[in-house]
Amino acid sequence: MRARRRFLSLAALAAFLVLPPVDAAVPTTIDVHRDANCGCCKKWIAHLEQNGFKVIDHVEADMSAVKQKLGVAPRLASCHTAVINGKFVEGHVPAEQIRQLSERNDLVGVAVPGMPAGSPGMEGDGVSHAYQVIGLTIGGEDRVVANYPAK
Ligand SMILES: [Cu+2]
Repeated sequence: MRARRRFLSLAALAAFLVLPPVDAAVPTTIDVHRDANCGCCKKWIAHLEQNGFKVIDHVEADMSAVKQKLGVAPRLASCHTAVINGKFVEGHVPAEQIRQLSERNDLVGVAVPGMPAGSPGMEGDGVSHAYQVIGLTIGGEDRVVANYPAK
């Protein structure tokens, strides 16, 4: 009897642990690290907020140290570096691929290398270059997760 009761409480605990961790109505929090004078970083933050993210803004003195600490491969580097649920988001990544990152257990982060014109936060002069969103695997390989054509 006692063993059965213990089993039931363990089962209840297990059910609790597999519940979805976030309520859809609660905004997803993302930490953004950037240089003080980065205008396109602020525009990207606005893109995130418009898409329902709660942004915690961190002004950093040494962004290359931040990128190194977070495991951003130098070939993937851009301006700002964000962190969501322990994974990095490097550069002007669209909100859609940030949301999809939670479903990719094979990836440690996503990046839009460089600062392609037309990516979120890099609009403005009417030019849109083609760009890719690259995922970095646990094994250190690049995977294309999205292709945005030139407009
Ligand atoms: Cu930028």
